[in-house]
Amino acid sequence: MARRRVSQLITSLSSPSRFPIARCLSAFSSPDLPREFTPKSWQSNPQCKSSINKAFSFQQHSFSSKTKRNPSYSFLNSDDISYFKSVLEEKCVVQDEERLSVANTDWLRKYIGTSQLLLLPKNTDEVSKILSYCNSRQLAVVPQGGNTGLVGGSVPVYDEVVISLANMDKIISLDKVNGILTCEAGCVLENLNSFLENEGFIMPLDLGAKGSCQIGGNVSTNAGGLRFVRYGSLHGNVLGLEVVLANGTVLDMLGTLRKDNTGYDLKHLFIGSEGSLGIVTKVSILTPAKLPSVNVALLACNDYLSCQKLLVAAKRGLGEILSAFEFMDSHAINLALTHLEGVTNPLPQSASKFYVLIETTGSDEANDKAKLEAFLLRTLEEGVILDGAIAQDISQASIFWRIREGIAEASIKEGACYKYDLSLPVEKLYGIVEEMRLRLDKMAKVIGYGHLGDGNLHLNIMTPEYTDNILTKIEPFVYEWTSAQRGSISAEHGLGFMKADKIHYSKSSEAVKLMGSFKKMLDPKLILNPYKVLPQSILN
Ligand code: FAD
Ligand code: 2HG
Ligand code: ZN
Repeated sequence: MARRRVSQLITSLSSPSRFPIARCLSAFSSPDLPREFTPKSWQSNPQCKSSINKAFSFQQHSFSSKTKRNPSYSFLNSDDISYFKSVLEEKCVVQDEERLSVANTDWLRKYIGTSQLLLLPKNTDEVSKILSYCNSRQLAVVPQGGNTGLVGGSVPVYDEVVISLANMDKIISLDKVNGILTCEAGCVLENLNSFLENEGFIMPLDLGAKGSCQIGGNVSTNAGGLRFVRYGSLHGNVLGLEVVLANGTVLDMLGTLRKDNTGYDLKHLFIGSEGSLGIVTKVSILTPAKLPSVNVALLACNDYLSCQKLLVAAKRGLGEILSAFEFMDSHAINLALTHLEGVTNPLPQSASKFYVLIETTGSDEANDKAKLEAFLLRTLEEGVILDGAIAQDISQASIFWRIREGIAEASIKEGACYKYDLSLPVEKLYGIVEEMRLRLDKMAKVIGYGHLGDGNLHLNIMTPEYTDNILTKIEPFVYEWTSAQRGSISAEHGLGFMKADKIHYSKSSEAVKLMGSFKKMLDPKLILNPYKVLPQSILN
């Protein structure tokens, strides 16, 4: 994992009596980290199949009962298949059961559709022809990227045609003076980052699903991730988009300018619209320079207040070199250590209640080390942190990151996992985890972790299986609690199918009404990603 180049242990700091942070981590096992699940691997695993069946019965029981198939949509017929075969290469018109089953099932194996057709266009013109036809026939469609979304947005609810961007994965250009990458929407995030690293740049976003998710999916969800604290939102980094509208019109907004105030900046409507307003086919994005000095530290804190103090101190003390500030409670880290292969606790002695992963990235190795050293010493002496470890090389840094990034993967190994992705004022953020633990007591395992630097909590609740009884204990409580703090019920994952009818907890009725008007204007036949993002009631 060359992307996380870590400077060597700061030996001048490592007087163990004064500074127990610098530990020898040589006992760590395999640096060859397993990659996250890809849809292929989880589909072919028989254990996974049985939990798909479990999830499916839950879906039958709960999900479809709250949403009816829109009767205005046509059903697919043989003429439709013939048309698609006349437009696309035959192998890109997929009716094979096994491949359809993958496309119909989401990463959580919780949302499972019944689509009979998967289309894999190779260029914008093919996307345009598909949409123009589907619009004329009122055939509903689901745009699909890497299918790593966590809110049931990337799979059909009923029989919608799946349009996968996987075959549109060309890099178009890299402007090396300005660091602007232009590529097709189906490029996998990790491939883009590897390409850029060779050219001296990096992607401004990074997430645990990087090996599967696509830049078009990232843009359509306005993904946040692990570098947000440093490089900010895709609303700032995306410079241009090409989007195909529901009627097949190709909207060229593929600018590459940093500044452009000519009229409304329409691309922002599509960033984070979860495939409900158009299909993103090309992206141009600002890419920061790859910097040579990267350090990763895992730190232990006694309580949540100390995590907050550490955040304030990191923003001041590390300033411009801070590139990640992630937190996890002991339940979250233990879950990762239990379920992820080849990972052991870097801080086995501390058994603390909270852990924070800090990454710094800068251009001056000596200066950056000195800065981190001073920061860690100070926070240790002040009692803000209790213990910690600095990764001494790339493989140790990868293990620290593996623990943090692997929590999502570990969470689905427990059976059922109810996921909530909340934006909250940092000082209130952990309150919901504690309340939920009290509320559910022995009925569930509750973990809290996330992007503390961005005020983004991931609340995961795990039980052996999905039941209505548990769900009614969690919802609407979690949404009401969040709304009372003026938080957001979707910080970075979107609303998808899961929260389409929950939008009012975070947006005013006037705002939701206006969103409905945009939707009806751009997609009057409502063919794009139905039952997602907005409540059905406002679209009738
Ligand atoms: P998909 O899951 O295929 O689709 C997501 C949504 O976008 C759907 O509504 C779909 O219809 C739409 N869509 C996809 N492609 C297009 C397109 N070209 N045009 C129009 N609409 C499209 N998210 C974060 O924000 N931060 C994280 O740190 C993070 N970590 C994750 C870690 C793991 C292990 C997993 C499994 C997921 C994580 N996610 C995270 C969620 C997910 O990876 C992101 O939402 C990601 O951006 C989805 O990209 P994708 O290509 O997989 O899109
Ligand atoms: C992360 O930050 C992802 O790891 C996934 O956004 C969060 O699974 C989750 O709840
Ligand atoms: Zn996240």
